[in-house]
Amino acid sequence: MSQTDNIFSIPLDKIDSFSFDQQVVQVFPDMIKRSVPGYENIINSIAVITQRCAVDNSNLYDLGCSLGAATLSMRRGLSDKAGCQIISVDNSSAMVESCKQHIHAYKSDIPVSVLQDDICNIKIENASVVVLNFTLQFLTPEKRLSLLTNIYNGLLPGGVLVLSEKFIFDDPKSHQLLIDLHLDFKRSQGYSELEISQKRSSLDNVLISDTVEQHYQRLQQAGFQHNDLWYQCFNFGSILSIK
Ligand code: GEK
Repeated sequence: MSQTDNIFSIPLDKIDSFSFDQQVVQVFPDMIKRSVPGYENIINSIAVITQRCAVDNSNLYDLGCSLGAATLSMRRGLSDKAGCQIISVDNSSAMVESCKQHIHAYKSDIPVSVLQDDICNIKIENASVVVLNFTLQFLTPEKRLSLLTNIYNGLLPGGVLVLSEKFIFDDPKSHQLLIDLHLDFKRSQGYSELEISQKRSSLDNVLISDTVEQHYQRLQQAGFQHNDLWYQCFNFGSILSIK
């Protein structure tokens, strides 16, 4: 069972950079659901996207899998496919440990390999669906294009990338309103002003967001010609890119 996220609820003398350690793993399902508006919609829709876009005898990748929520959703979407396997990758050992237990708690004949590695080291091949669900934003910006190029090259024709991210916006008024709406969402989920501000400091320089336009440009540079938002809630959203 996931515990309630109260990591930032007491005043901290020193706020360390956010990291996906054991303390975060223990509260992660609660943390992401209460911090990312639309997270559950996106997870549930990944099954629907998988059902339509996965093909028999292909690989599916969940890059930055955390506890495997998107992996389990992809696996639900594969029920009528044959010969598929899912490769789920995260570089946090605490996440990978917990992810393995979580995935193996559910019965299925579809093989899942959970690997502890940097997603930049993974060879993508014979892929029909690749998911980057709120992970690209944690890579240093210089590494993002080569990862997307690797994904494009490893996708089969017609294969898809689901790229979910926190966005920034060029228009200052829209940007401020969408940020404020996100903060209201966090307040409505029971986070205090102290928790919100300490978490924000901890994510400084760790989570680096782009505009939707910057994502489209980078995806095009990587080779993707068909890129569109299929979901957005405030400053969080998800792009579907088709090879
Ligand atoms: C979900 N997708 O529940 N290589 C591998 N893993 C990485 C790297 C990297 N270079 N950088 C960060 N991570 C999940 C949620 S969380 C998003 C993804 C969030 C991992 C990191 O360890 C963490 O588990 C995940 O990416 C980001 O659908 O917490 O906002």
